[in-house]
Amino acid sequence: MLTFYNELHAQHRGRYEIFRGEMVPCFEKPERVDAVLAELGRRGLGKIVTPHGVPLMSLERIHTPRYLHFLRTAWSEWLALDPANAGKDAFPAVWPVRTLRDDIEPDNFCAKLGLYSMDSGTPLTAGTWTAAKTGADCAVNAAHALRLGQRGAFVLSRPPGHHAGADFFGGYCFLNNAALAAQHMLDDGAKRVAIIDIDYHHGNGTQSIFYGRDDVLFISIHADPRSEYPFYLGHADERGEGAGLGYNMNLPLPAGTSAKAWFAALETACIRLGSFAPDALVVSLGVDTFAGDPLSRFALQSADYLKVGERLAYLNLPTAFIFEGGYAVKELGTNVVNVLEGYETAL
Ligand code: SP5
Ligand code: ZN
Repeated sequence: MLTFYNELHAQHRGRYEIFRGEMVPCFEKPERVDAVLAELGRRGLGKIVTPHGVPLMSLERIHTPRYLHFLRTAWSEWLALDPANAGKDAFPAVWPVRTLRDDIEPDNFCAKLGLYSMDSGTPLTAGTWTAAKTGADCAVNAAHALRLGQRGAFVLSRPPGHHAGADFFGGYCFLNNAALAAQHMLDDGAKRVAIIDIDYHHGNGTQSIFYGRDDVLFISIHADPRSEYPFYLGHADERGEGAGLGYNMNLPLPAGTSAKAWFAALETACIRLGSFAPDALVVSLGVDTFAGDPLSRFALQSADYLKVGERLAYLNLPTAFIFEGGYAVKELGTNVVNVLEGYETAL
């Protein structure tokens, strides 16, 4: 397994996030990736490499130019409002919902923050662009490695990506690494690519990016959005639209779901993956399905993650694993590397 490591990930370091009227420490913190890197080293699971920078044009395959421009310039615009902002993270506080217009980009930076975001739980910081861009580099590099014949690749990066849409951030995510990897494989000659998203939260950004397309199958196993973030997408009746009808599959499960029921959903997903017969697979690998996760309410144990990797290996596809969520930092390395080791061992 070749690991593409984002060594600039710690430049994205939120000071706090807003939770029930209070500023609380961020769950999505640099120690998450440090923990996985340390465990990778302990188990010796293959080479760890630094990615080459990719041109912004590669990012424009998924994200809109005006959103990318916003992200690149956001911190300097934030400082331009008030130099004292250097000591504060930027959060949106106003959004163009429903009857409000989102077709005119406002000049006011606070208004732009709302136009390009879906929640106030995602701090934008001084190093956010650098970290997110280097993460996207990792994703595109991993996709390229698969096209060159590598069987498995792992993107070890943060911030995560699956909640980010073509033109918005949210859910701790800024650039959609899984979508970028899938699109790069198609641009590199693949005919069909599948994405399976096993993070606890629905991958709303990835779903919406590919919703009208039949060259990317998106399948997500996640907590029912009626009760869990991202709340407004991820229901079972979302099956794709137009040419994409039948190429989106959501498998929402109630909070409290057991490992047994979770693996039954994985089986359903694998059957559909087999019938799609893709050239490659992208895995949005969140391990916030872990019983000890502080944000989540599923019940997978550390040993279960070996079985996850093993089951995915049986699909017999070149596979790019992209690190998404997972907040139980102490067990994070074990859980993530178990998936990768289960995959490698079963090959
Ligand atoms: C990538 C990813 O996993 N994003 C998840 C975003 C979830 N954002 C909502 C967090 C709500 C915090 N709730 C704290 C509960 C503490 N018991
Ligand atoms: Zn998650």
